[in-house]
Amino acid sequence: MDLPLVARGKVREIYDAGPDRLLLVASDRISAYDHVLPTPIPDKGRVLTQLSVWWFDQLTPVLSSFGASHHLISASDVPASAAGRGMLVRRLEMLPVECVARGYLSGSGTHLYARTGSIRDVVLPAGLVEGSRLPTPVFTPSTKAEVGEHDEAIDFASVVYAVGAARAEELRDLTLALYSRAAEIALEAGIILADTKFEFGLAADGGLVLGDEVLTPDSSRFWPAATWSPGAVQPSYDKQYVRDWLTSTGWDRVSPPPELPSDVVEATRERYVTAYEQLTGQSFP
Ligand code: Q0T
Repeated sequence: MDLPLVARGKVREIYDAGPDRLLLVASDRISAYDHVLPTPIPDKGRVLTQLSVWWFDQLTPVLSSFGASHHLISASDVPASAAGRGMLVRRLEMLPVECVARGYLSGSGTHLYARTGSIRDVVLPAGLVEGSRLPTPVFTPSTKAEVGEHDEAIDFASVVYAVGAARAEELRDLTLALYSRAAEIALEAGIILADTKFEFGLAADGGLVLGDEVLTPDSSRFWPAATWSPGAVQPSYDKQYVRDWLTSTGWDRVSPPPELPSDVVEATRERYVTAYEQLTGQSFP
């Protein structure tokens, strides 16, 4: 890529594409147990980008109903080296809050609930277990962690402190509306959207804009609806082969992770492509 690098994440890069534009590029790198693995998954970057593009289109009516928009300008007019993996987006002033919606209890949500019966200030009913459906979806914001740390759940008052009361309420209401619509679309395709994380920014005119990548397996938990069974960790749609294989090797989760064998790479690639095809109803290009 000839453009200047703005930021590099574990699995993607952001480039300067002009004063008011950025190019987001998803790589084929995969992370597991907080490590980036040395073996890429072919097509993962293209699947995640095309899934995100598809979701931006699906969610446009919800965004419009809030007077908001998304940041995507084009996924086709990108440099050749980013073909299929790149999104040209509007440069925004990002809001310093990760907007998480959960319809099911999982992961860090389960851990907080098990300790306190709540996720920060969101009180949940007794008797829930890992994988339980929540009575109603909840907004459980977090802050972007320092490098190497996990995101930290914050209460609603902290969102108000960060962005003001009116904006905080707007973020909460829009996050829940986007989650609910996305979960409905996913369920029609036989997939449970357990939770997801959105990032928003402000356009030059002050308008609220949905940014980042949206509703990909890297920002969301997708579970096959057919095998959903609360009480245990649900198999991850995308990374289960990778996690199971890493565990089977006896890897200590601290040392540099091993190279993946080709059958695990191929099965994982297949999972990403199948997720795309099942959700969108389109064959993966
Ligand atoms: C951003 C301005 O993805 C991130 O970092 C990983 C390398 C987070 N991030 C997003 C931005 C965006 C977006 N998306 C935007 N439209 N405008 N900044 C910066 N970092």
